[in-house]
Amino acid sequence: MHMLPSFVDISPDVADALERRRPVVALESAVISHGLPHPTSLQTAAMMEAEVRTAGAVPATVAVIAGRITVGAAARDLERLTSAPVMKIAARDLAVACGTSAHGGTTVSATAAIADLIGIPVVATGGIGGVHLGAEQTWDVSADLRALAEYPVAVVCAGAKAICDIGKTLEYLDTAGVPVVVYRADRFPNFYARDSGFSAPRQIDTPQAAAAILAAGRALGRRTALLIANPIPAPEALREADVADAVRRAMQLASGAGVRGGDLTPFLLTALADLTGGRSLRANLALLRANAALAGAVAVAVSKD
Ligand code: PSU
Ligand code: MN
Repeated sequence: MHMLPSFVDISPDVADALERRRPVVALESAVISHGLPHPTSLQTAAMMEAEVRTAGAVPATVAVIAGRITVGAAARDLERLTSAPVMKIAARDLAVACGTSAHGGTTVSATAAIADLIGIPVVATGGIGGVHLGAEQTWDVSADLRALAEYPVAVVCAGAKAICDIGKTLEYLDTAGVPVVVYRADRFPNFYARDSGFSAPRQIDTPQAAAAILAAGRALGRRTALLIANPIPAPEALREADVADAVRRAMQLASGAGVRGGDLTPFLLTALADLTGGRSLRANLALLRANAALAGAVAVAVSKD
């Protein structure tokens, strides 16, 4: 690590782990600031960190606090993300947030940019942003997809968010040259549901396989991410048809309320929780924990490579 900007703060335990080449997992924080109700969001952040530790890796939650990029954010830092004003920070917003001394939770695109900057090989999230349903009208295609084409890190997710068009999202990733694997299943998952209706581009069954793919990609000079889709644990999974129905109704509410752009995801997630009687929220928590655990195992495998 060298020549980091003066406004990047790395916690002592993360800095020590990076120095000693111990496994580290970067955790996004837009899910804390914008994806979950408070204080469930903070409890979930702590649970994800605990899962990473149990797997044998060091968690590094990334956030921007008072204009400083914070890697390994402490609980008191994350608390500042639960009251307004707080930005949802995609990669393009990092400089804006730092230049204006703002607070914010980092999305997958921003978290991957920071992970690549400081040398953390694995990122965990709930779901990546993708090509939104109706993108042919709205052009709403998440900056996460561009970031996956730009930063060579492994990103562990439960698929794309439920409000995405999975077919178009997979086609975008294909065009962008991003390898996509599904962990221990032959179907691409759909966030709350284990099967999106699309087959897995490729199945892997061990964290070591993920580490081997990452290493091979680097040896080949590939500069893209590896997307690892981890289907939600079966006990908490929702049925694909129920998800599709709730998403349709949530999107009607959003268009009725005129919600667009970066505000759309948080609005839809809240509406979905209402429409499913809280089941989507429980599912979200379960998949976040599972993804943190798998990301920890992948980071451990990477560190042994
Ligand atoms: N999935 C969730 N909750 C979230 C997100 C995804 O269930 O909060 C966040 C992630 O941080 C992801 C971001 O990177 O939404 C993508 O937002 P957008 O579609 O606006 O690019
Ligand atoms: Mn968007």
